[in-house]
Amino acid sequence: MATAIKKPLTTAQFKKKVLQHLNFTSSQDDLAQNPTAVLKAVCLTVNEVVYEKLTETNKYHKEHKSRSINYLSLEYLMGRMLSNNLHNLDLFDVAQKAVASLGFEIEDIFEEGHDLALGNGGLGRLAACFLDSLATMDFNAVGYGIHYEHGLFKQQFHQGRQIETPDEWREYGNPWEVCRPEAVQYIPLFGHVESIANNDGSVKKVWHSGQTIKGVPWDVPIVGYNSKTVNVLRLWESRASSHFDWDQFNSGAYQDAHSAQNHAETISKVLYPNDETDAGKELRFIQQYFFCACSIKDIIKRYQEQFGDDWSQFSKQVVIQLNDTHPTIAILELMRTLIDEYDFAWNDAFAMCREIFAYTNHTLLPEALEKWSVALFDRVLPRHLEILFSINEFFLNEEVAKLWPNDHQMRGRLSIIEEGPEKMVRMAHLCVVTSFKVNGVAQIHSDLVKSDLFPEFNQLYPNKLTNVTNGVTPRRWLKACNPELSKLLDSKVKTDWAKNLSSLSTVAKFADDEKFQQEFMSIKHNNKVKLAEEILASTGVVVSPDAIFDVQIKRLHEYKRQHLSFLHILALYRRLLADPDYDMHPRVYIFGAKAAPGYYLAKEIIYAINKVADKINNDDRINGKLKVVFMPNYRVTLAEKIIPAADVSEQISTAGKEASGTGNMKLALNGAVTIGTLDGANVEIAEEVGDDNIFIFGNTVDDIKALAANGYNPYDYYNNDEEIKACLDWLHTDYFTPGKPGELSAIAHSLLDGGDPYRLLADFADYAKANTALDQAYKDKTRWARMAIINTAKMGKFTSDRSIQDYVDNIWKLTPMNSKN
Ligand code: GLS
Repeated sequence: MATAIKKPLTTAQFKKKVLQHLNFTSSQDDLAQNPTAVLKAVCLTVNEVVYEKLTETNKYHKEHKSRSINYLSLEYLMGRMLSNNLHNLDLFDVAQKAVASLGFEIEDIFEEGHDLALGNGGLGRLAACFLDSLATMDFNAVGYGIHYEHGLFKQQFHQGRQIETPDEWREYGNPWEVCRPEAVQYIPLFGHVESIANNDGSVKKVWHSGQTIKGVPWDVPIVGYNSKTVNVLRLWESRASSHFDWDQFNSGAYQDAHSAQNHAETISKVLYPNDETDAGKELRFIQQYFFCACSIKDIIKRYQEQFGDDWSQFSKQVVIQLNDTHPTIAILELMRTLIDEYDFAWNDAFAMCREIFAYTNHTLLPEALEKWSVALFDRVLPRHLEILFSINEFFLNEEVAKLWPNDHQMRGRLSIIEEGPEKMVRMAHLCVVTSFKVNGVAQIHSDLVKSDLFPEFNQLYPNKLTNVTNGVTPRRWLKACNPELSKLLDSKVKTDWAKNLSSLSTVAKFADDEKFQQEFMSIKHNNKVKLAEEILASTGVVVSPDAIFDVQIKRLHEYKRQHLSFLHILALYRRLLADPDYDMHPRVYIFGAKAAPGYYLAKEIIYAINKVADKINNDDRINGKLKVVFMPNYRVTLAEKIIPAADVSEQISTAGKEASGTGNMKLALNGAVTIGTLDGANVEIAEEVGDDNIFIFGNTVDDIKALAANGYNPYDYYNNDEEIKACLDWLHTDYFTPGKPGELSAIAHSLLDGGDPYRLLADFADYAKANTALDQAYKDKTRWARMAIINTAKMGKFTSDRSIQDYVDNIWKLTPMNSKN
């Protein structure tokens, strides 16, 4: 094991610096009134250590000319930073004591912080976990993204319905970021392309743009855990390049003077609140290009600072990972730059791109596979469209035609351009053609990418498609969020498990140890007590920590099937009404989910859960055996409170639809037992924990395919299962919405006349059966404790450190700082 890094500050030094910052940076003397000022002073104190390490990190990589990974992502769900940074710098106890001596609990100081919610869901959180691991493992990495003024909307419930309000995460500044005016970039848009004949008969293309946007970088330091490294996440903010027209302003045309500025600033104003749907809006397209162009220019600038005009080392120094297709335009931007600005021959530029880009696919859902209209491309990025056509021509004539001569159908299927009433650019095809590796995010998903999504590409490029199973950082998702359990694990595991998660497997040998079981479960109980308080504060519902805490936290999506669990809750409620002595351990269903503002059915599902919750939670007839809570504004910070308290982890997507999932890993790591389908990473979790320690149910991917082939009819289930019929019919009454019959009908419609696209009804009976088995297991305290412990012990595979090592070994080929190689 690497030796621990020395504590950078003592408690006395830390306190002195906090007081200095309060004095000199904020001019605060009335501390008791101002935890916000204390938070800021603590962050600034931490930053003193962080920036020194950042300077050292940069110096090292410059001197050693380290190859870098450049992670391009439209989303980063960082959450709050303070607690994580304190843990990673080994300053947690120091800060806790220093802050206590000033009269504050450190937890109250954390509560003053805002989440950096610059992402939607799993894809954005994965990017955040990867940055943590890259810094922890001392790799030279830069994350590139957008400095959204508003991150993901805040969610409130008004009479059960989701209301969205803007996220103001940096209204009063963000202590973790620093502006870098020295690295500003200027980005052209619109305009036309001129062809100029050279003397040798070749043609030089010149793009005359119609507008220029200024890209201003903000750097957020990423602190490694017990490592030497601080990397950066560089986020681009858009501004007007000439600010506003001063003459116009002086002549009184105030509005006009501001309009160019407003237009430019709109680009980085908001995060599109969609997850796994193609937003399909011009502004989103411009966002994508803006951030890709800024990032490519920045990567080239960094390279040239070291290597000048010698391009021979570029592909040895730089690898770029595209987090989904969202940053695909980076490929065209690099091609354009090399050809138009550095006079590369087309073949050389293309070969270079094929050495530099790799692409991660995060979903098979057709609605998430991005397409942009050729007409839009032509208007906004005319030169890039020309380059895109040239790549497609090369690909179809030199590669597709060689393997499938004269096969026009195949050409049409694989072409980067989709023909039709409106010609569209298939961004995923561009990625696959131009990247040197394409990976899925869990084994089953990667297999489906090969067999179902891109089978022809897999034939054409036999070793290109691969798998890297996702992971999560154990620093945030165990050490920081579950301190009591962490301490217990520390007492049993010799090595630093937070850096070597496989070492947790040692704990498996205590799975049957009565004392350890008691300790483990009493920590779970304490966490449940805390969560029960939070639930009371945020929803007004009283829940008992002795009940099973059954958790489903993730974006709201039909394929994730929150409504399967909802239907089962209705069934349990019905059973309890029919027989108040119905044998079940009390259960609290805890939901957390945001629905995309334009996703009608998702919002109806939230409403229905809230309405049913109202009824059930206030029904004395069922003796509190069932409770349902929908916690508002699900986000990283709330996940950190829910996950340590979960007994059951609901991972119930339709098989083949959830690419991986990462909440499943976090919950199991904290000792929750999964009830789930054989989908995404559930499959690998089941392999690790063994069949006895997970509740698997439902149709497999092959079964689901067979259902479709045999002509799926949801009415077969409705007519043959009395419970399904009764529950669906219930939704048409006014039982849950007094005086308003039919208010919850949308769900029933989608499951019956809507064809039940996600095969809920086909899985219902087996899900109910698995739940009964789970209930039985929970009643056996020893058995359940054993299952919970085994789940924690066997999560070693799912650290994001392992994912990063897989990327490094199979794709990025990096060497860490201070390695002997
Ligand atoms: C997602 C998938 O839906 C998740 O299954 C996956 O865990 C995540 C990270 O790979 O990516 N794809 C997506 O568009 N949003 C996601 O959360």
